[in-house]
Amino acid sequence: MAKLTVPEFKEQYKNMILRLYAEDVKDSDAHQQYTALALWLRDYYAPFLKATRQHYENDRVKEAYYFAIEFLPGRMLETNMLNLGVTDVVTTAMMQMGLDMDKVVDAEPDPGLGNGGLGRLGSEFLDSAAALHMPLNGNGIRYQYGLFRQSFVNGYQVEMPDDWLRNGNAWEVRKENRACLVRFGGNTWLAEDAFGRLVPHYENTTDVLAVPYDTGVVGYQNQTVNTFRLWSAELPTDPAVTYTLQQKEEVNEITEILYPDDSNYEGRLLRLKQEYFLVSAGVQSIVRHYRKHHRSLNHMDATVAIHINDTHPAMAIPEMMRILMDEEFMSWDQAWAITTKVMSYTNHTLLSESLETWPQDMVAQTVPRIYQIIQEIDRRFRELQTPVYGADRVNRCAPLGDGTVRMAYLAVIGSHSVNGVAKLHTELLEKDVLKDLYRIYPARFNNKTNGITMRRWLQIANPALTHLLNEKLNGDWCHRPLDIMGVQSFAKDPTFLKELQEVKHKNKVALAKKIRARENISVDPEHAIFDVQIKRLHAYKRQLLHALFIIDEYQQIKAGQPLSVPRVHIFSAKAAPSYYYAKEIIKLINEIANTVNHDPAVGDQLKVVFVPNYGVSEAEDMIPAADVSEQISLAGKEASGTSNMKLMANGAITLATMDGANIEIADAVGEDNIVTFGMTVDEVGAYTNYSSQAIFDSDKHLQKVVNALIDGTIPNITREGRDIYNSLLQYNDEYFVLADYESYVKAQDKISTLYQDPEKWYSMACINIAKSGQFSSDLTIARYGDDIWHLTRDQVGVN
Ligand code: GL2
Repeated sequence: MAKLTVPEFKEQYKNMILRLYAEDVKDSDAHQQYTALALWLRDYYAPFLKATRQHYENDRVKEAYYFAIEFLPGRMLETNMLNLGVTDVVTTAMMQMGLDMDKVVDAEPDPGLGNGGLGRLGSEFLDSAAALHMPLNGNGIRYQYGLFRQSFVNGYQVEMPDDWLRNGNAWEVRKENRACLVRFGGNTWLAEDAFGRLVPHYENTTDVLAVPYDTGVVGYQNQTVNTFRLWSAELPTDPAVTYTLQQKEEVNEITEILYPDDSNYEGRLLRLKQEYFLVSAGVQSIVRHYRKHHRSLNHMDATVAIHINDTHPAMAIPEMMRILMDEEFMSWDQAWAITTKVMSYTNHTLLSESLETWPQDMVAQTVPRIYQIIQEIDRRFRELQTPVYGADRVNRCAPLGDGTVRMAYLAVIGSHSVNGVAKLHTELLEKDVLKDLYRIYPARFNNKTNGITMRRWLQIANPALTHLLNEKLNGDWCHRPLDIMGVQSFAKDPTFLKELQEVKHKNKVALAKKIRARENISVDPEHAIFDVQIKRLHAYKRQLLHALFIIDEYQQIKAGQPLSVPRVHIFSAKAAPSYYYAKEIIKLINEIANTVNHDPAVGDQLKVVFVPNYGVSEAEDMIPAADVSEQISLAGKEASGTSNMKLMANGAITLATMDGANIEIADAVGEDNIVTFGMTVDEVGAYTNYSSQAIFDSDKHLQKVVNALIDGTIPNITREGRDIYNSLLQYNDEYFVLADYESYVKAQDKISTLYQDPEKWYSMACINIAKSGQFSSDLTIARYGDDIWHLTRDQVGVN
């Protein structure tokens, strides 16, 4: 394609504003400017999207479909400009037109389609796959409202609706002509048809129309644009049927909100409906698409792979069976052979409470035909495996048990590949969480350590560091992430280390400015360590450990001993609305912040900032400015973590327990370039008679810190302080916070010592950046493509 020029862009952009709003550019507001630019970009990549699709279809390219209940794409304007190679032209033109590009970027809402690492990983994979010309499509739900918008009132988390679609979504294209019907409830039975075939009959079902909205996933300067499809629930359009308002509401509710509150029956039922809605619409559309080009479905696995990302989409397995048997009239064995070859599954958790189960009666009532098929999967599994492995083992790992449908087991049994997301995680799946199924199907298990996209976390989020890397590296690290390794040769170059320090300083100044403007807190970017913990709030992630340390520092200052290096502790985290304890931790941290930040005896030595409403855009602000990356979960609890990778790529030093991907980060950078502490997973496992009280009783220093929760040192936490105190002592500290406290403090002291030697510190930072290349999601997704889905990576071209 001919290269776009600034005058051409200006002309087209002005026309876009005129067409959309009947206005001149100078009279438009930031939201209009953003929308016009997004639509211009969409027009710009439309030919690539069409060519990519045609290539996949005409050349019978195998495509994979990534099914996930959540995605977290983040804003798309800047990444799409970057990936289309038009950033310079567009920003120059916008400037010449007198527009403020920062405001235009900020006018884009973060899509409310996900909540944490799981969702973000899915989006990074889509981005990376497109960058590698890999035929990977996203399949998810178009939630009208995201999780929630978080703010703080008196230190408490307040949840407001995340109405991210309020002003429409410029990137999506509604495809009503590709809608499908999803059936819920009613009765189902099998009866012979005129050809003597057993076919299901349905009565009194509730039918829901699934309407897809497609968004392009633009590859990095390579003319590949893949499809990210999100489904929205609507009333069917049958003119013969009239629906009541209540029916309409019940249908719309299915895609109204991400993660409905599952602390009550209705909420759980709604989640179950969401899961089936997602898989049924997705699988139906894949089969329909396949059918257009193939006479039979016998070899579907040659061109279709479906990935079950976490257990939520596990009903894709019985749904595929249903379609193959009920609509294509295949035998069970034929259908099962195809289904298991098409399906693969990733597990993302080690927490037993997160291994999804559904009450059998709920599944039987909500999706009766699917339930029948799960029963048959269960029956056949038992019949086949009991003689070999014995009834005990088989009972423990069959899809049905304890009155529930066990989604993880269903996913393993119905897939040809099962992977964990970090080496330790996969090991623990094999040894512990899924050990019975590992025994039966050892060859299915494999590891795929998570990854991150450097395009967003360096090129977009950290232009200063990107510029420095571009200057120093000959290799094209933007295309070949392992080339970042080259920067290691500067680890002892004082001039480079100074430059790196300047980059970090610049980013800290920028963040300090935002914190001042948004939270009204001044922090010192000149001298203080920016110590960052950003992730969902969960007891196992141990934000509490970090909070106790801040109390410790505060007490030290109050006792007249200044900190050796000033600290700014930065948190950002949402707590699930019904997760009471996590919300108490938020309140605690906010009250610590309140106390510390306003105590004149403390001054600039210690500051605490809790940035509200953590999301991708907030992360983009904080990560480039971090000196320290807190990855302090109890060993054996965090499946992988991915903020650890993003922070390391931006030159933060990881303060870590030996958990999840921290272990691989430690291996990569070497023990001199990371600060580790705490019990290993084996030590945690061997700790059979843990008594937090005994630890407390034997450590005066710790007592003073923990007592601050209840003795008024931190005001306004009478209830929360007591509850947290009790969780640590009365309830024996489930996540071993007190057991790891001493070694955490030592590790923090080490951080302070290291930081006082800038050359050493930035040398460590340099090694971390250099070694981050191996955690690129480009490499991870290539492994999925090669080992699990068997995809090609062909070049697509428009001209
Ligand atoms: C998670 C894990 O907790 C996290 O450790 C992992 O990095 C991501 C992606 O694999 O998946 N599982 C999960 O349910 N959420 C995660 O972030 N929300």
